[in-house]
Amino acid sequence: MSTELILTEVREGYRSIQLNRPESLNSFNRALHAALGAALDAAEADKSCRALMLTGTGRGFCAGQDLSDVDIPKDGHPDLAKTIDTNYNPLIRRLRALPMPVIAAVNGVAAGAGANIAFACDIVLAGRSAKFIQAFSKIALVPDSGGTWFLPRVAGSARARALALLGEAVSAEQAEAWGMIWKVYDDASLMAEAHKLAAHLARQPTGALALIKQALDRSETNTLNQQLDLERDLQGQAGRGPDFREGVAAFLEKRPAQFSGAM
Ligand code: T3D
Repeated sequence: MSTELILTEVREGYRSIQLNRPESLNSFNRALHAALGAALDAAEADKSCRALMLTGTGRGFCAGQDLSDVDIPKDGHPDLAKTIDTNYNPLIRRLRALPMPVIAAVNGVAAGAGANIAFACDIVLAGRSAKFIQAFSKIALVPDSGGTWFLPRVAGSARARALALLGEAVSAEQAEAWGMIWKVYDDASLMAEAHKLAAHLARQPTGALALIKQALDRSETNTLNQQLDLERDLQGQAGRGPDFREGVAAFLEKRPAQFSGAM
């Protein structure tokens, strides 16, 4: 049995957070939700942390809800809405709003909420053996953790419907070909590539990257006019930051920029 439910590795400028319940493919019980929440708190409190990597131990990324940890009351009617409200929705909102880029390094199967947690991350990398499964319909549930929002956007409406209704697995290569994820790597090189990307992002203008995340999220509901206004406001903010001055100076001096990440 694993003892630490989350393994955090602090590297220069970023953290890697690893779900660590390999015996159940890193499915979420209450303790894992609490441990992940604490790991995200620590990452946010660490001002030197400018990127995050989320991955899993063993052969799974995350198999969603631990189906052996569902409260079934005496009347036989569990209140799943409560679990969603308490655990999954805050997690998804948090991942989207984190003021730094979040990479999902999908090392194996990502099923149920596990798949949608990956899609909530900013950049999804996957090992060639990974697969994504909207497993919900197989147990008579509805995709949650943003699944019905992410899927049509990353896969298109026709694929979203089939994937959600059938619960069929999508291979990492298919997910990449469909534009659902950023890149597939051989299993043996996934972690090295994910660390390389996290280290790269940790040296970028973090404040501006946080504004880019905000702009892209808001574009999902904004009209073009609203988005143009938002871009104006965010650009105004970005332009007042020290990293813009540094970026321009570095360009003119033909040297690599040394971004502080401050906004
Ligand atoms: O509160 C609420 O319930 C609402 C929230 C819902 C959010 C959700 O995520 S609902 C969806 C829950 N997830 C699933 O339905 C996926 C269930 N798992 C699977 O379908 C399969 O395990 C996989 C397709 C993911 C992988 O299949 P395979 O053949 O590679 O592995 P396996 O043999 O099925 O699993 C390995 C072990 O992990 C096995 O344990 P054992 O037999 O070796 O002791 C299996 O029971 C365990 N495991 C896998 N997924 C879960 C799990 N244990 C508990 N909960 C799981 N979700």
